[in-house]
Amino acid sequence: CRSDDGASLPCLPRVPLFGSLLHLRSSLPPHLLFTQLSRRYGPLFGLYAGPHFTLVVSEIGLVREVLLQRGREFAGRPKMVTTDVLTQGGKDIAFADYSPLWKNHRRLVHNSFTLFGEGSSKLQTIVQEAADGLCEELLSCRGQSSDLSPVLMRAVTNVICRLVFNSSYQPKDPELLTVMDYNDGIVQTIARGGLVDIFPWLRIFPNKDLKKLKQCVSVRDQLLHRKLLEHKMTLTPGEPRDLLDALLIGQMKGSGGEDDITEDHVLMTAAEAFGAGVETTSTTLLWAIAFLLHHPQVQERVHSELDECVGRDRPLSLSERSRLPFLDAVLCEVMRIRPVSPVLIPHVAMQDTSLGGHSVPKGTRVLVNMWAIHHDPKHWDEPDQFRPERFLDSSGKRVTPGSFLPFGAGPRVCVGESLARIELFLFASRLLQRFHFSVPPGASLPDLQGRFGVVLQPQRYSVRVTPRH
Ligand code: HEM
Ligand code: PLO
Repeated sequence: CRSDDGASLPCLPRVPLFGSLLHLRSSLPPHLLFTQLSRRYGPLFGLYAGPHFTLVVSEIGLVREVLLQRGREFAGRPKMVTTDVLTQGGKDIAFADYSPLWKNHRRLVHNSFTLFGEGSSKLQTIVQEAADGLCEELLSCRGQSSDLSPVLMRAVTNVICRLVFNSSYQPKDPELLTVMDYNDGIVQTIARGGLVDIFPWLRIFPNKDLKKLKQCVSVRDQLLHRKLLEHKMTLTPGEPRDLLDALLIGQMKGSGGEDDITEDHVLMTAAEAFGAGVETTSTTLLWAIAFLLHHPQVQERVHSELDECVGRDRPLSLSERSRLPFLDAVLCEVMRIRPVSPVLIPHVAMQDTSLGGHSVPKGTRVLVNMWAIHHDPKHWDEPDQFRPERFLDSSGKRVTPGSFLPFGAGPRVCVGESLARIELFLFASRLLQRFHFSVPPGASLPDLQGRFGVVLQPQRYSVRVTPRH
């Protein structure tokens, strides 16, 4: 391997052109394959994804070094063909490389989120309304079993929609169907370790996935462009109505220099808020329900906690989160055992640096195996077991172990973290106050393996939702 100091860095075998790819052929998804390889090669090993030197990190001390201690040095992102199509060559936050412009952009998005999110009681109302809409829709199913994925998606889409555009969708709104459709197309074709992302020159050959991705992105951009125009026409500079207004105002206030964001950046931010906001939250809620079906005693305990603290009628407010430590612990345990982003987004060393005492050249890609961290038997007792009590101390208070980082950490930490936590808490509490979830008669328990894509999703399953009386 390319380490030149001290003990040499373990590295997968490589051949010209393909690098280590031949050794990475496996039926296992990447997070499981890397976890298996880390048992043989250790917590820090190298490989070549085609020409790209890549480190795989599977130990919490090293992960802290990448994300926190040397966070800035490892805050770059690789250039990939598919994410370039998605983001107009990196005009977003998540897939854009580190630069002064990116820093400005991220700060503006962060501030706008605070304005309309965490800091405002408006968000609470928005989520409560969406959660109530979801409950109404579930009630209308009258105990029939169904796949919750589309209804959950719609509910979380409406939260983002209110936040970003100050509007929302009715169940069969054709525009909503368009959004769900293009989103699905993107999820199926984006950044899935496909070969064009490793060998960019392959894009000159016909590629069905890339074609589909481009089509979906074009539908998305047309739709968002329309929204952007409407907003620009009706904007009052001192009074932002939503995130889009706040971003447009931020853009106009730019210093006129080359580090200012453009209108395209505003568009990409809206697109990303939808993408990230919808996929992650709905997937986490689907995992939560899948685990509750497997562990009816956990569901019972959440029900009793809710009954004792608030009863069944009144919606919860955020300030009551600390009064429901068990529900909070369940949500943490779900994000530990099935992190939606099991290997985060690849990081890149922006300068020559070091990791675990090994020197790391500029341009090295770093994959943080959060799955391995969340399943490390050195830090978690029986890591494959679903046990929310891990997040409670002996007096029942919520605690957060150091090896729990579902949102990452450091300069690239998830910008939506507090929004996501608020949504998860308010949706889960409302759903569990009002409903009991069970396996439909004759159906089997949900498969807990997961399908790896841009997020780790559960296999589709159906569930019976019965109102609690
Ligand atoms: C990045 C997790 C919800 C927006 C990330 C990363 C993770 C993550 C692991 C990558 C960190 C890294 O590469 O080091 C989650 C989880 C969520 C969630 C578990 C919910 C359960 C959201 C929401 C939004 C959002 C609701 C916005 C509406 C973003 C953005 C980034 C990001 C923009 C890129 C940050 C950057 O590269 O600087 N998230 N996320 N996420 N997330 Fe989230
Ligand atoms: C989901 C599909 C959307 O159409 C586009 C999109 C944008 C942002 C991505 C998101 C997708 C998947 C989850 C990602 C998010 C940015 C941060 C988040 C990758 C591709 C996570 C969990 O890291």
